[in-house]
Amino acid sequence: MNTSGFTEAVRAVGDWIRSERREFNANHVETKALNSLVSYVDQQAEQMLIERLTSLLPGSGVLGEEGGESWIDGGFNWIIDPLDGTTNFIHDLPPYAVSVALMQGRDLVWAAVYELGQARMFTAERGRGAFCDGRVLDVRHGAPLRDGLVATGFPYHEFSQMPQYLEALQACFRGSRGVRRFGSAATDLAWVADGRFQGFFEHGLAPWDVAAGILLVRESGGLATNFFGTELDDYDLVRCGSITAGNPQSYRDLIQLTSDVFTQP
Ligand code: 2AM
Ligand code: CA
Repeated sequence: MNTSGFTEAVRAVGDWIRSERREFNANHVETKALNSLVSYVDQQAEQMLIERLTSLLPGSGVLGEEGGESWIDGGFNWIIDPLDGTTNFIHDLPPYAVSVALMQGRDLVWAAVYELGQARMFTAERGRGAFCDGRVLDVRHGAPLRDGLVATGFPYHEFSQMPQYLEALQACFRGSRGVRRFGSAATDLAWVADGRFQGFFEHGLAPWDVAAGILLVRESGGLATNFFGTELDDYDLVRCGSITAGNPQSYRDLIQLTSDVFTQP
């Protein structure tokens, strides 16, 4: 598969988002649900991605955060978050990212996370590795959790697992070098693949927040599963809502924690 056109489509839309940021102000913001914000930038970026990506791969379907849905069972489908980290974007704080994954049948086969604060393009192709602007990502010998940083997201709209979440957080305070909460799950996962973070866990995520990041982590030599390490195919994994990820060593440390603390749905 020639994927360079896919990467260039993501780059073009990301660069458009960066240029819109210069003119952006609070009047452009709408509220979708509790603490869930959106703007014309998210909506137009999704339209641009759908047009470009489906024309590069005719017959492909789409699942997009801003409502694009035309899923083709058993076919090729794009899972699109045109702007992951909208709250950061609105407040003019990095990171925020374009996140795009391609699924073939029930398998993730290609992914891009274009982080716009530092303008870094992360890509991965199933069985062919993960890259950041052409540099190979390899976390197979990454540090254990106690010598690393953990990324997470704080609950912001769904508070049912708050005690468990706080317990997991306390264990990370004690069992790692520190915890970071940056507000873009796609970027958190890309940064696990890049070895900047050793671990990541978050509850209550949508497919478009995690699909691209999961393939990036896996292709860099790391692992990404639900909180319990259950064997799920990619179709079910991106829909399960909770993700634990890390390099092989830190994943082992973190999955022990999340599977112990959280309760199976
Ligand atoms: P979004 O910006 O694409 O909606 C995990 O924290 C994910 O939750 C983020 O990647 C973000 O994706 C989404 N999210 C939506 N609203 C949020 C908020 N108020 N605070 C943090 N994350 C939010
Ligand atoms: Ca979004």
